[in-house]
Amino acid sequence: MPTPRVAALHDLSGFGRCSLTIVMPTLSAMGVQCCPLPTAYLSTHTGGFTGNTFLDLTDQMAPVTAHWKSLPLTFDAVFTGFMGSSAQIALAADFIRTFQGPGCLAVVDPVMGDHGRPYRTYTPEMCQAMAELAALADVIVPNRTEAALLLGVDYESLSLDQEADCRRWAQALSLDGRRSVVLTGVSPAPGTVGAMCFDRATGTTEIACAPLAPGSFHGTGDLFASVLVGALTKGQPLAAAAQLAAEFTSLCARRTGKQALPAREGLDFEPLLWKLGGMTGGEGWEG
Ligand code: PXL
Repeated sequence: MPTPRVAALHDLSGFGRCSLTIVMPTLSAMGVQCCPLPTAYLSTHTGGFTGNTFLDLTDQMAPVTAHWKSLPLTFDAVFTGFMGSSAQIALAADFIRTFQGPGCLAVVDPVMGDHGRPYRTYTPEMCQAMAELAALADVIVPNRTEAALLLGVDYESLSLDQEADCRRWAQALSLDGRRSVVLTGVSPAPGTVGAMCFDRATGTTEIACAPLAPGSFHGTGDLFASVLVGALTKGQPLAAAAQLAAEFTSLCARRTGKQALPAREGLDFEPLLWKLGGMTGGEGWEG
């Protein structure tokens, strides 16, 4: 199989493990080429740190899109995540319109918030723009907070601990079956966590889950979505890709929890990355 190629439109945060510092190593470990289009450079992410620097790279987005198109580059997937402004979200939509097609899957992680609240940099206008970006996606990967924002319902009303409710929400997010949905933060049974997947290819919903790790760590959603994208571009069906993402994220969270690292430093995932090569059909030294 030729090495799949993914365009990754996320910020680059120097410390705290999120977005590109997760996306790039994870896709590489899975044998997938990652072409980053950094939307901004921050000294740290904004969750749990204050005073971070923010170098806006919005002006680079259209020229990079045009240059890649002129080469002409093609991608197996476009993967978007955290955005710094409404203008960036609109440019990410242009990028998707430029490259999306039968061989190129648009995966939008509609990063907007967590634990019932939008991130402090996300304005209502940005949330509206994110909903428009997500409307272009083949696959979206919202958490509970983002699902509530996309559906325009109250966070508390969107409970994810009953399987039937999760199925209903995942279907409701599919825009009448036009896009696939991987709704994360689903807890079908005590001690488990995972995702409810609506697959537009089959019209079915399936659950993917793994043991729940104590604690909550920054960047968990980014790691889950990165593994999902890697597995999808390697040809795995949606529910199998989500199952791998749930298991690997759970493994990393359990390892991190045992070390009692500060949540803002993110998941201690690097020592486990080698496992992803084997899980997705990596080859031996001489293979
Ligand atoms: O993990 C989401 C994320 C990505 N990038 C930046 C963030 C956050 C969440 O806070 O601040 C810069």
